[in-house]
Amino acid sequence: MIWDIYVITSSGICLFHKSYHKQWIDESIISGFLTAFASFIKSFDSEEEIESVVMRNIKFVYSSYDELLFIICADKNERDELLKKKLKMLRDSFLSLFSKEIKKWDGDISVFKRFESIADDIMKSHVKIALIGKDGVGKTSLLNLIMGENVGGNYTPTMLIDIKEYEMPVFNVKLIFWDIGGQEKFRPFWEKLTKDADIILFVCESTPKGVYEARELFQQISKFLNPTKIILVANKQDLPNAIPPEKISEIFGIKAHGMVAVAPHYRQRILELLEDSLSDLTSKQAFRELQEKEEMGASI
Ligand SMILES: Nc1nc2c(ncn2[C@@H]2O[C@H](COP(=O)(O)OP(=O)(O)OP(=O)(O)O)[C@@H](O)[C@H]2O)c(=O)[nH]1
Ligand SMILES: [Mg+2]
Repeated sequence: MIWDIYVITSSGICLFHKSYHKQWIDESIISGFLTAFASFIKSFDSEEEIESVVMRNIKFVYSSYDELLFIICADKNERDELLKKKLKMLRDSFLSLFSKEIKKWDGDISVFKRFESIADDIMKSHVKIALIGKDGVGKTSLLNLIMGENVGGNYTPTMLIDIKEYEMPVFNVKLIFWDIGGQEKFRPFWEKLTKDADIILFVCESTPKGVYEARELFQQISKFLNPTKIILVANKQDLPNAIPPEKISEIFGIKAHGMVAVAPHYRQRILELLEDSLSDLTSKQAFRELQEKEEMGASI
């Protein structure tokens, strides 16, 4: 997660700062780092390299250019590669927008305020979430519930795919939902459509028939889907013969989350589930990086 971004001059003036965190983070580490760096960059001219350093739980990714220092402060588990890409975009767009202003700058920092919306767009992460499962199980209804749109009503089958975006401000992340049609004729496309998804919402109906059909389908898709990405949603818990989520978990061998996609008060539950998966995603990424480093170390 990205917490802060800064653009400061070599004399230590902060031209632009935007904070994306809600929780407390150690401001003393950040200001110590900035002060040390502002004096350090006086000694170099145009250095385009992008570096990163971790201090306690904060990762600093930085680059200096033309007496300016660009910094991203993020969770230490955030991927270096991603942060460096974002810093490059941030730096290049700032320089192309303000190169003239900086040369004749009169000390008024409000001129940099218009950078805010550009910075927000650059800092935003994208997470692809695919919804799959048999036709009529409630995938589109679940997506409508997430979006806060009208739920319930007639069944209109999804024709191959529908894509919707949802902003999660606390995580500064844009969720891109791929609502995939469940009818048999669309299933040959599932593998391709779910390929680079970060999270898969596998939706099933909670009736005995629905659960056993879904388990069969689940076994088929497990051949091409990474099981750690899958969240099992046991929908239609309101039906009289619905099997409780605990029992469905046993049948599938993974945790099932009970849901009623047509009941607005379930919205909070699905949003919390998504938040948990997003936090999980960050720690999984960190774990993967650690593993990759260890493997590299072992092969040297
Ligand atoms: N009782 C009940 N009905 C639901 C629930 N969720 C969805 N439905 C109904 O089930 C029907 C099918 O829902 P959709 O969300 O369109 O199903 P889908 O999975 O998107 O179907 P495809 O697009 O064909 O793959 C609709 O009539 C919904 O109103 C639920 O939790 N309980
Ligand atoms: Mg649908």
